[in-house]
Amino acid sequence: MSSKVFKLIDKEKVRQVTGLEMIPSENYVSEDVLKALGSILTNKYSEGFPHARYYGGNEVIDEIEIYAQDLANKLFGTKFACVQPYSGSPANFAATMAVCNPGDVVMGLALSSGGHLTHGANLSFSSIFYKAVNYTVGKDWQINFAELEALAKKHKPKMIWVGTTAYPFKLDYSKFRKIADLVGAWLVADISHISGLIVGGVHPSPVKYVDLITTTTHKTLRGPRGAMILVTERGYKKDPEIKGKIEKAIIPGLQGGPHNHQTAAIAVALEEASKPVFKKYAEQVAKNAAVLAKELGTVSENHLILLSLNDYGFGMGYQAQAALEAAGITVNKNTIPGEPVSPFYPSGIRLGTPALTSRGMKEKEMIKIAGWIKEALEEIRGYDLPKEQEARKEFIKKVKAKMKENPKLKKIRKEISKFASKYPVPGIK
Ligand code: DSN
Repeated sequence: MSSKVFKLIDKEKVRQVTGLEMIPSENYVSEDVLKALGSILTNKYSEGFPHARYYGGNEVIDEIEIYAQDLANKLFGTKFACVQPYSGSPANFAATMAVCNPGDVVMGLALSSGGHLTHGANLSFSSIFYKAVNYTVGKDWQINFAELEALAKKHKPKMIWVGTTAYPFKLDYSKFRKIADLVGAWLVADISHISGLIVGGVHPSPVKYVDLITTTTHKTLRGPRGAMILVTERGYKKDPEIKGKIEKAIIPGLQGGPHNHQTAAIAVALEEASKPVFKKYAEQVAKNAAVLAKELGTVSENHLILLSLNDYGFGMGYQAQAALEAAGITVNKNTIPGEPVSPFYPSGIRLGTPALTSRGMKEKEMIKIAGWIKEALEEIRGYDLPKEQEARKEFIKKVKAKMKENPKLKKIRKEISKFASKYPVPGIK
């Protein structure tokens, strides 16, 4: 192994082993998932779908793809699974293309309320090619169903997304269904963040209530980067041609040859998620998040915590991310509902427990980690974001340098390295 890349991979390994990965959309895959992902299946072109390919030599690839589809349907209780989307955003684009024409109205939770770019955010395909209408959360940070219903009646969407990326509560799919039925909309659940919690039985499944489901495979589901589009019995009843429409949206609509190594790795992850031990994992993810949230003075009903930093000062998200990174804790700066500053210089952070739980950490460890987080956050006091926009870039550069040199954070970094190294990272020897 002579490539410089392997040295860099080793460097990244050290970061993953000695740090605490708390970005809630990240996780560690198993050694078997890594093996499938790094396999010779990457060598093959297979445009098309099982038994209907544009290239020869796909007998084995067909078997792998059908196996992955069957596992997905069994695990989620769906009727059809397309396992080819390269990742979550293309899956959402393809799902939208399958049920909408350009210019149709699509509704989704606003990005600033914890939604996703592809659910109708500015500059995303979802608002460039479709008429996007966003619903939001209320003062309690929970979905405002009165607003959602009023917007649906007014704009008559063709499709309504129910899915979140920075929302710490459980979702009641029946409420979305009622509203979708009022206007005859497709109801599509994007369960990317919580698919592992759903198959683990910790969160309710949307299958009974929605027509389609999209999910990435690399978050709580603990698979490789990738995604799936699933069709429920309802979806088939709504449009018996939906399978073909989804496939057409994938290719020739959006993608080329499927990433067969990724499909195989998804199948391995789905096998793993079917085992009883995965249920225990999912339960622990949620228990850990609830404890961590409580320690940090907030609540979580899933795997993530959205923390407002307004008590620390003005626009403190970036500074908090920098301080925690210096201490060995990786989180991401995030907008909070009603964000007073901006998405790039937001007022909160988002953190979660899927990756730490994959290392075997439990409630006791969460209490310890919450202590470090609170200690590290004390170090950002006094570093309020400048009100003048032009001054912000330079200010953040200085803050990052200050945090790297901060003796308190250096001390925590050492403690965390020692602590984290005791918990094995799956896939890293
Ligand atoms: N980037 C993902 C997340 O972190 O939630 C969403 O696409």
